[in-house]
Amino acid sequence: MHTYSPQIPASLVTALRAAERVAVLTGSGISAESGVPTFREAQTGLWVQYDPQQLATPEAFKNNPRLVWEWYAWRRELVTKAKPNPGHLALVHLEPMVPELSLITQNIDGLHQRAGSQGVIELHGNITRTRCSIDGEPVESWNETGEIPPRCPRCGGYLRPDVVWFGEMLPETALMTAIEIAERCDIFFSIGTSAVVQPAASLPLNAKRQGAILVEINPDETPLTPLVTYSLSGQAGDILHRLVQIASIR
Ligand code: BV8
Repeated sequence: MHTYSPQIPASLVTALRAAERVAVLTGSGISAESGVPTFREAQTGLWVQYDPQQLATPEAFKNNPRLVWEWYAWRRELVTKAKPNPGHLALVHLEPMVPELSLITQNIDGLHQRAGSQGVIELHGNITRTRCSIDGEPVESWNETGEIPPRCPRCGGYLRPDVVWFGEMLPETALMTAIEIAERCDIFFSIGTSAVVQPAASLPLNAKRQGAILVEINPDETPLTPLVTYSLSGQAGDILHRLVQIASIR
């Protein structure tokens, strides 16, 4: 494992240019430069007293649906105001440069899609989508009666954000596709994630096990750092932008 900061290793550029299948897994760190607090620091103001890991659970929603709905409404507001940053845009520019780019995200902010990335695999859902907490079906619109959470127009059950909470299963197709990508890729980037939440955190290990080059981009060390081929220590927006720029010059 080599740690580079801030230059981009020539051997990594060569490997990226030669790669047939490039896999990318992102976490909230890639959206930090868009002003969206990372998952662990998602608490400011009113929310500072709550632990995100406790709030992002079915139990919290059952015990206090109003609190959980309002937490997501606050985060949705932040996300709606946020703009994609150079890190998101670098991944859009990388797409046509390689034969196959697969983008898997743990993020629920939809910023990769707003940046222009195609075929984004959302492992943990999307905060801008809402579903019925009873039948799980999406709900596009509902009567604003002032009740919080609002109720499903079909069955009257509470509405909830279309995200995956702790203790909930990930969307099966998204997870199966992500595992397949990790098993087949030549190079796997883990960007802006603390690499602890399962099953997403196992994807880079699956890739390494089948011989992929493993690259981590993060200003901080994570449990993955000792296992990677390249550890690029710094901000995703800066590093990704420079990596893609250098790799694009033939
Ligand atoms: C499941 C959506 C089967 C919601 C999220 C023990 C007990 C109970 C459960 C478990 C257990 N052990 C394992 C589990 C399973 C559990 C889990 O993994 N727990 C962990 C904590 C051990 N996982 C689950 O429950 C999953 N479901 O396994 O189902 C099952 C069923 C029943 C019982 C057991 C198992 C569901 C997990 C999905 C949860 N939902 N998000 C919401 O957002 O509100 S997870 C959420 O946290 C994020 O989506 C993300 O995936 C995760 C971690 O966040 P990160 O994105 O990594 O953000 P974080 O803040 O942690 O780190 C940011 C990083 O960016 C930092 O490293 C920072 O240095 C870096 N950074 C900062 N700035 C920048 C930067 N990097 C680059 N550039 C920058 N500028």
